[in-house]
Amino acid sequence: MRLLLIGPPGAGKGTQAEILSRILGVPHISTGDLFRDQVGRRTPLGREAARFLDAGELVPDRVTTDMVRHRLGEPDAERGFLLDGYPRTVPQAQALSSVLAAGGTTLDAVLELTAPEDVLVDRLLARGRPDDTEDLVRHRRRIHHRRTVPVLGHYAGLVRTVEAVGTVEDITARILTALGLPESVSTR
Ligand code: B4P
Repeated sequence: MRLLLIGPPGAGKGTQAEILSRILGVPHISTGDLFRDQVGRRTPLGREAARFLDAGELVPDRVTTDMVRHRLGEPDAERGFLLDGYPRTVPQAQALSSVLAAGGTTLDAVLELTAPEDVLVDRLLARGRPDDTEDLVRHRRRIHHRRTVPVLGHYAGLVRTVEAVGTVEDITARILTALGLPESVSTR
Protein backbone atom coordinates (compact mmCIF):
# COMPACT_ATOMS: atom_id res chain seq x y z
CA MET A 1 0.00 0.00 0.00
CA ARG A 2 1.22 3.52 -0.84
CA LEU A 3 -0.16 6.16 1.50
CA LEU A 4 0.39 9.81 2.33
CA LEU A 5 -0.37 11.36 5.72
CA ILE A 6 -1.15 15.07 5.65
CA GLY A 7 -2.15 17.26 8.58
CA PRO A 8 -1.17 20.30 10.64
CA PRO A 9 1.70 20.08 13.14
CA GLY A 10 0.74 17.91 16.07
CA ALA A 11 -2.16 16.20 14.29
CA GLY A 12 -0.45 12.92 15.12
CA LYS A 13 0.93 12.04 11.70
CA GLY A 14 4.07 10.51 13.21
CA THR A 15 2.12 8.75 15.97
CA GLN A 16 -0.39 7.16 13.58
CA ALA A 17 2.19 6.45 10.86
CA GLU A 18 4.25 4.34 13.24
CA ILE A 19 1.21 2.21 14.15
CA LEU A 20 -0.07 1.95 10.56
CA SER A 21 3.37 0.99 9.31
CA ARG A 22 3.33 -2.04 11.63
CA ILE A 23 -0.24 -2.96 10.67
CA LEU A 24 0.28 -2.58 6.92
CA GLY A 25 3.85 -3.92 6.80
CA VAL A 26 5.26 -0.94 4.90
CA PRO A 27 8.03 1.47 5.97
CA HIS A 28 7.15 4.71 7.74
CA ILE A 29 9.03 7.52 5.99
CA SER A 30 8.85 10.83 7.88
CA THR A 31 10.60 13.81 6.32
CA GLY A 32 10.67 15.46 9.76
CA ASP A 33 12.48 12.41 11.23
CA LEU A 34 14.86 12.25 8.25
CA PHE A 35 15.75 15.92 8.74
CA ARG A 36 16.19 15.55 12.52
CA ASP A 37 18.46 12.55 11.90
CA GLN A 38 20.60 14.63 9.51
CA VAL A 39 20.66 17.51 11.99
CA GLY A 40 21.74 15.15 14.80
CA ARG A 41 24.58 13.75 12.66
CA ARG A 42 25.63 17.29 11.62
CA THR A 43 25.73 16.38 7.92
CA PRO A 44 25.80 19.24 5.35
CA LEU A 45 22.09 18.56 4.65
CA GLY A 46 21.42 18.63 8.40
CA ARG A 47 23.18 21.96 8.81
CA GLU A 48 21.09 23.42 5.98
CA ALA A 49 17.82 21.94 7.29
CA ALA A 50 18.43 23.06 10.90
CA ARG A 51 18.04 26.72 9.97
CA PHE A 52 14.52 26.04 8.68
CA LEU A 53 13.42 23.62 11.41
CA ASP A 54 14.53 26.02 14.15
CA ALA A 55 12.50 28.83 12.56
CA GLY A 56 9.41 26.67 11.99
CA GLU A 57 9.82 27.14 8.22
CA LEU A 58 9.60 24.52 5.48
CA VAL A 59 12.91 23.19 4.21
CA PRO A 60 13.25 24.15 0.51
CA ASP A 61 11.47 21.84 -1.95
CA ARG A 62 14.59 20.86 -3.89
CA VAL A 63 16.44 19.60 -0.81
CA THR A 64 13.37 17.79 0.53
CA THR A 65 12.44 16.11 -2.74
CA ASP A 66 16.00 14.88 -3.39
CA MET A 67 16.01 13.28 0.05
CA VAL A 68 12.60 11.63 -0.49
CA ARG A 69 13.48 10.40 -3.99
CA HIS A 70 16.57 8.73 -2.58
CA ARG A 71 14.63 7.16 0.32
CA LEU A 72 11.86 5.84 -1.95
CA GLY A 73 14.53 4.18 -4.09
CA GLU A 74 15.57 1.92 -1.22
CA PRO A 75 14.47 -1.73 -1.46
CA ASP A 76 12.10 -1.70 1.53
CA ALA A 77 9.90 0.93 -0.19
CA GLU A 78 9.44 -1.16 -3.34
CA ARG A 79 6.23 -2.82 -2.15
CA GLY A 80 4.74 0.24 -0.47
CA PHE A 81 5.31 3.06 2.00
CA LEU A 82 3.65 5.47 4.35
CA LEU A 83 4.91 8.98 3.68
CA ASP A 84 4.47 11.21 6.73
CA GLY A 85 4.85 14.97 6.23
CA TYR A 86 5.60 14.86 2.51
CA PRO A 87 4.46 16.43 0.22
CA ARG A 88 3.93 19.70 2.11
CA THR A 89 3.77 22.00 -0.95
CA VAL A 90 2.24 21.75 -4.42
CA PRO A 91 5.68 21.57 -6.12
CA GLN A 92 6.58 18.68 -3.79
CA ALA A 93 3.33 16.93 -4.81
CA GLN A 94 4.18 17.43 -8.48
CA ALA A 95 7.68 16.08 -7.91
CA LEU A 96 6.30 13.04 -6.08
CA SER A 97 3.94 12.33 -8.99
CA SER A 98 6.96 12.28 -11.33
CA VAL A 99 8.92 9.97 -9.02
CA LEU A 100 5.99 7.55 -8.80
CA ALA A 101 5.28 7.70 -12.54
CA ALA A 102 8.95 6.93 -13.27
CA GLY A 103 8.59 3.82 -11.10
CA GLY A 104 5.25 2.89 -12.72
CA THR A 105 3.32 3.16 -9.44
CA THR A 106 0.47 5.26 -8.01
CA LEU A 107 -0.85 6.18 -4.58
CA ASP A 108 -3.66 4.20 -2.93
CA ALA A 109 -4.89 6.97 -0.63
CA VAL A 110 -4.11 10.29 1.02
CA LEU A 111 -5.03 10.51 4.70
CA GLU A 112 -5.83 13.97 5.97
CA LEU A 113 -5.79 14.33 9.77
CA THR A 114 -7.67 17.33 11.18
CA ALA A 115 -7.95 18.80 14.69
CA PRO A 116 -8.73 22.21 16.24
CA GLU A 117 -5.80 24.59 16.73
CA ASP A 118 -5.97 24.70 20.53
CA VAL A 119 -5.87 20.90 20.85
CA LEU A 120 -2.76 20.84 18.68
CA VAL A 121 -1.02 23.65 20.50
CA ASP A 122 -1.60 21.90 23.84
CA ARG A 123 -0.27 18.57 22.50
CA LEU A 124 2.88 20.12 21.09
CA LEU A 125 3.58 22.23 24.15
CA ALA A 126 3.35 18.98 26.15
CA ARG A 127 5.77 17.27 23.72
CA GLY A 128 8.29 20.11 24.04
CA ARG A 129 10.55 19.59 21.00
CA PRO A 130 12.74 22.67 20.31
CA ASP A 131 10.31 23.76 17.53
CA ASP A 132 7.29 23.29 19.83
CA THR A 133 7.08 26.76 21.40
CA GLU A 134 3.62 28.34 21.18
CA ASP A 135 4.75 31.01 18.68
CA LEU A 136 6.46 28.50 16.41
CA VAL A 137 3.56 26.05 16.57
CA ARG A 138 1.08 28.76 15.51
CA HIS A 139 3.49 29.89 12.78
CA ARG A 140 3.89 26.29 11.50
CA ARG A 141 0.10 25.95 11.48
CA ARG A 142 -0.26 29.11 9.36
CA ILE A 143 2.29 27.69 6.93
CA HIS A 144 0.32 24.46 6.85
CA HIS A 145 -2.81 26.37 5.81
CA ARG A 146 -1.06 28.48 3.23
CA ARG A 147 1.22 25.92 1.62
CA THR A 148 0.04 22.40 2.51
CA VAL A 149 -3.77 22.58 2.40
CA PRO A 150 -3.60 23.36 -1.38
CA VAL A 151 -1.78 20.03 -1.81
CA LEU A 152 -5.08 18.24 -1.09
CA GLY A 153 -6.45 19.65 -4.36
CA HIS A 154 -3.72 17.75 -6.19
CA TYR A 155 -5.18 14.48 -4.87
CA ALA A 156 -8.90 14.95 -5.50
CA GLY A 157 -10.65 11.60 -5.20
CA LEU A 158 -7.89 10.00 -3.13
CA VAL A 159 -8.29 12.05 0.08
CA ARG A 160 -9.79 10.44 3.19
CA THR A 161 -10.34 12.97 5.99
CA VAL A 162 -10.18 11.72 9.57
CA GLU A 163 -10.82 13.74 12.73
CA ALA A 164 -7.69 13.31 14.84
CA VAL A 165 -9.21 14.11 18.24
CA GLY A 166 -9.60 11.36 20.84
CA THR A 167 -7.38 8.51 21.95
CA VAL A 168 -4.61 7.26 19.68
CA GLU A 169 -6.45 3.91 19.40
CA ASP A 170 -9.75 5.54 18.41
CA ILE A 171 -8.03 7.54 15.71
CA THR A 172 -6.26 4.45 14.34
CA ALA A 173 -9.65 2.69 14.18
CA ARG A 174 -11.14 5.66 12.27
CA ILE A 175 -8.24 5.60 9.83
CA LEU A 176 -8.64 1.88 9.14
CA THR A 177 -12.34 2.41 8.51
CA ALA A 178 -11.58 5.33 6.19
CA LEU A 179 -9.17 3.09 4.26
CA GLY A 180 -11.84 0.40 3.99
CA LEU A 181 -9.77 -2.01 6.09
CA PRO A 182 -11.38 -4.20 8.74
CA GLU A 183 -10.41 -3.12 12.27
CA SER A 184 -9.33 -6.73 12.92
CA VAL A 185 -6.18 -6.12 10.83
CA SER A 186 -4.85 -4.06 13.76
CA THR A 187 -4.79 -7.10 16.06
CA ARG A 188 -3.09 -9.46 13.62
P1 B4P B 1 7.19 16.87 11.41
O1 B4P B 1 8.26 16.03 11.98
O2 B4P B 1 6.41 16.32 10.28
O3 B4P B 1 6.30 17.18 12.69
P2 B4P B 1 4.88 17.68 13.09
O4 B4P B 1 4.05 18.05 11.89
O5 B4P B 1 5.15 18.76 14.09
O6 B4P B 1 4.18 16.56 13.95
P3 B4P B 1 3.18 15.30 13.75
O7 B4P B 1 1.86 15.66 13.13
O8 B4P B 1 3.94 14.18 13.11
O9 B4P B 1 2.82 14.98 15.24
P4 B4P B 1 3.19 13.76 16.20
O10 B4P B 1 2.63 12.46 15.78
O11 B4P B 1 4.67 13.82 16.44
O12 B4P B 1 7.78 18.30 10.90
C1 B4P B 1 8.74 19.06 11.62
C2 B4P B 1 9.42 20.11 10.72
O13 B4P B 1 10.23 19.43 9.69
C3 B4P B 1 8.54 21.06 9.91
O14 B4P B 1 8.11 22.18 10.68
C4 B4P B 1 9.51 21.47 8.77
O15 B4P B 1 10.45 22.44 9.20
C5 B4P B 1 10.28 20.19 8.48
N1 B4P B 1 9.68 19.40 7.37
C6 B4P B 1 9.15 18.14 7.51
N2 B4P B 1 8.68 17.71 6.32
C7 B4P B 1 8.91 18.70 5.41
C8 B4P B 1 8.62 18.85 4.01
N3 B4P B 1 7.98 17.89 3.31
N4 B4P B 1 8.99 19.99 3.40
C9 B4P B 1 9.62 20.96 4.07
N5 B4P B 1 9.92 20.90 5.40
C10 B4P B 1 9.56 19.77 6.08
O16 B4P B 1 2.38 14.16 17.52
C11 B4P B 1 2.64 15.35 18.23
C12 B4P B 1 2.44 15.12 19.72
O17 B4P B 1 1.07 14.82 20.00
C13 B4P B 1 3.26 13.96 20.28
O18 B4P B 1 3.78 14.33 21.53
C14 B4P B 1 2.26 12.83 20.44
O19 B4P B 1 2.57 11.93 21.47
C15 B4P B 1 0.98 13.59 20.73
N6 B4P B 1 -0.23 12.92 20.25
C16 B4P B 1 -0.37 12.30 19.04
N7 B4P B 1 -1.63 11.80 18.95
C17 B4P B 1 -2.30 12.16 20.10
C18 B4P B 1 -3.61 11.96 20.60
N8 B4P B 1 -4.55 11.30 19.89
N9 B4P B 1 -3.93 12.47 21.81
C19 B4P B 1 -3.03 13.15 22.53
N10 B4P B 1 -1.74 13.36 22.13
C20 B4P B 1 -1.39 12.87 20.94
